[in-house]
Amino acid sequence: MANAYINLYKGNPTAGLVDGTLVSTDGANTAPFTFTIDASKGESEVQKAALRCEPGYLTTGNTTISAYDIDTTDDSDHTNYWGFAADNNYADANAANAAATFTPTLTIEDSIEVVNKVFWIKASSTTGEPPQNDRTVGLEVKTIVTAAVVEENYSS
Ligand SMILES: [Ca+2]
Repeated sequence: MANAYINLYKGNPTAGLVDGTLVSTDGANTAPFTFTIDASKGESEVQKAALRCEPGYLTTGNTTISAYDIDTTDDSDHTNYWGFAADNNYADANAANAAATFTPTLTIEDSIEVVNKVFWIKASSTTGEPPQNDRTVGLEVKTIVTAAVVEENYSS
């Protein structure tokens, strides 16, 4: 289910276009990001993601992206396995993995409009971690969305 104002996309979205697969925002995880990594090798994986606003909206001010612990009542918190990086026209995930700086919180200062604003997500594992289907971490996007001002010119 789409958010009314701004949405997150996966599936190799293209900067400046409106492609990609909508990541569910309804909490039902119908189309979440999926990273498959081998913890016994301490692997990590990078995927391309994008944010874009619905037609008629844009962000004003900073947008921050970070991981959050879905269940704070248990003992585990795997948010430190996640990192985010700004795009620099990286050719692919390998290039982003090699060159980008991944941080726990990414701040995008540019206004996000109705086309894809690309960023990169990195999931890591630690060696010795048991095999598991880890669904304990969610993505949090904080921003302010406003209605785009439509300028109408009337000529007589
Ligand atoms: Ca937890």
